[in-house]
Amino acid sequence: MAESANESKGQGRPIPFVYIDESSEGEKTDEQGDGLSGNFTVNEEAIEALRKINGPIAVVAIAGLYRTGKSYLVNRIVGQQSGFQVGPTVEACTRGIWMWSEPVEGTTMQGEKISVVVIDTEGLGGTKASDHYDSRIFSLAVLLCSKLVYNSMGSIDENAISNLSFVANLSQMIRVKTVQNEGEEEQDVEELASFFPSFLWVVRDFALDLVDEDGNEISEKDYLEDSLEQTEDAYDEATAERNHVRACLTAFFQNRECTTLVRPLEDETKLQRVDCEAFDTLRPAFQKGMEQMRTRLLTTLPKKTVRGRVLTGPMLATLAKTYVGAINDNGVPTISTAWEHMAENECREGLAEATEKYESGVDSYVAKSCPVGEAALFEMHNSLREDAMSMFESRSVGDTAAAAKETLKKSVAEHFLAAQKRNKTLSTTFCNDTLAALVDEHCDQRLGQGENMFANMDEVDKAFGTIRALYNEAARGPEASSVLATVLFNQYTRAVKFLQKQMSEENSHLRNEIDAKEKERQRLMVDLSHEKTVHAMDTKEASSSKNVLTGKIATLEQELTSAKEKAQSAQKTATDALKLNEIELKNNEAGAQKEVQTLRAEVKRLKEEQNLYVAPPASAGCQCIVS
Ligand SMILES: Nc1nc2c(ncn2[C@@H]2O[C@H](COP(=O)(O)OP(=O)(O)OP(=O)(O)O)[C@@H](O)[C@H]2O)c(=O)[nH]1
Ligand SMILES: [Mg+2]
Repeated sequence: MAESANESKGQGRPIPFVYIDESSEGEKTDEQGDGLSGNFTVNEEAIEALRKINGPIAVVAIAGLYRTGKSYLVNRIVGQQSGFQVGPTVEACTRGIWMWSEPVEGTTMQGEKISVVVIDTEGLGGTKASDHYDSRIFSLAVLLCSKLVYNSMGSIDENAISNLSFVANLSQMIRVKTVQNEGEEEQDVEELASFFPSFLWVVRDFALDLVDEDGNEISEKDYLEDSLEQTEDAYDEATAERNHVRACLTAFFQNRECTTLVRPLEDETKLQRVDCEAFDTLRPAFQKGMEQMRTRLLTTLPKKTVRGRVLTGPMLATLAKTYVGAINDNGVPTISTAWEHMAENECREGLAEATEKYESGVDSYVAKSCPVGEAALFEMHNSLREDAMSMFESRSVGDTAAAAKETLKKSVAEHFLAAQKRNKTLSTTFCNDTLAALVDEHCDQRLGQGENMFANMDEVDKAFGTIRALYNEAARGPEASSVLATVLFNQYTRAVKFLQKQMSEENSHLRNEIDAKEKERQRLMVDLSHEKTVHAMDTKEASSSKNVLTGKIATLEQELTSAKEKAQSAQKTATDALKLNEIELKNNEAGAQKEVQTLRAEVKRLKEEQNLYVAPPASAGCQCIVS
């Protein structure tokens, strides 16, 4: 088939739906007398196209005798000048069943938007095909569609009714249930009819006046109904057969309509390639009739349902495969079996699809957003779970639905557990890294280093307060608190121990200083004693020595005060730092204070001595000089 103009416009194209695969393995012989060998095959491309239609569908199929302008009509229905191949010769053109690759937009009788799958079928009575083959194509069209457009030429006359003789065999070609026991072959026609599509008979090249016997105008519907009335004088076999066809038609297709269309062109030559003639150059009555027919068809669509359940594209694909499988097994397509098969398939695929949807949603959320708090994770889980459940419910059908739903719930719960675990791991890593960076910046870099070094516990506490505040802002995920509790405590203890060590080093340095002062004091004592002896005779000199000594003692007192302060400060810091070294620090303090007291006593004593050197009042004379 030449590439259609529509293909490049992206508005769809005709694709094979069901075809005879003459090269198929285990090649089917012509046992059925089809005149054709090979298996019916559902084309994968059509399956793919149907899988994309997830909403409710209506299916319009066209059937009828070959070379009656069906494909041209279907092209007009899908809104194309050309598309499905229209053949100019007597040779049958369309083979098997074709479909338009894109759904057409339509509405139901209630005005609800619906995706319409449009199907073209091989003409009945084609030269190579047998009646049996025709019946199979026709039954497949009946089984797959919700609106059957039956196309014929001229008028609904006795001949047209005869051409529908295979309709009488439909109850042998399609079964509602499998036959379990002998004697169950008879089918309930009403039940069978409930699965049949609504029926639109399109009469092409219609050139008659729509009037009754009395010349009163009648509607197209009346015309159809009149034509389907039983002929009373059914004496001969052919008439009886046609009456049977009429009875079957009215019994199976209970919702019936009719449309007549005039011949599109007068010119016989152009008529052969009507698809090559611009639509607006065709006879106005044909244009009008075609447009009216199309509008009516696409705005009063019945949804495709089986057992009250509206089908979606994927469901139709599975049904088609099941029916075709039954035909290939030389069996009769059974609606209930196909339904069960489709239901199981839908549940299985719905389960896989919903599980995939949930899991990929969770995985991509974890990769993109985790670590997050438990509440956010739950929110994500609930929303994805809801989506997955409604996705599953939109597909699930039949007896296996409940079990499949339980499986879905279980796998969703398991995957969520794994996601929670992963979130915790990510949270631990993230929080550890965050805290390590903060401890490094605000603590480690100050431990024993330069001016920034911690001087006391208050500074350590302040730094860890900053770390805690910054961490609380930055930490993510459920492990934030536990990481803070464990890691921060360890780091804090480490810092305190470091400070304690630093303080005890300072303490020992202080002790050395006090020792040095003591030595100096002792040296001064010796000097003082010496001075006392030397200056006992000379008051003036004694007075001068006293001054020197007073100065030195003052300096010594200052130094001792400072040493005492340092000792006190060291003792306080070390006490704050850690209770562990409390005893040691207390010892230090006691030692230092004892020394200070000793020094103080010494200073006091020195002061008293010094007072001895103070020049006595004039009346006292030299008596006071002697100690
Ligand atoms: N007289 C007449 N001819 C038509 C009409 N529509 C199409 N044709 C012509 O009928 C011939 C067959 O048209 P198709 O659309 O291929 O018919 P078909 O029923 O799909 O044929 P098969 O696929 O072989 O069954 C072509 O030559 C068309 O030009 C019509 O309304 N009236
Ligand atoms: Mg055709």
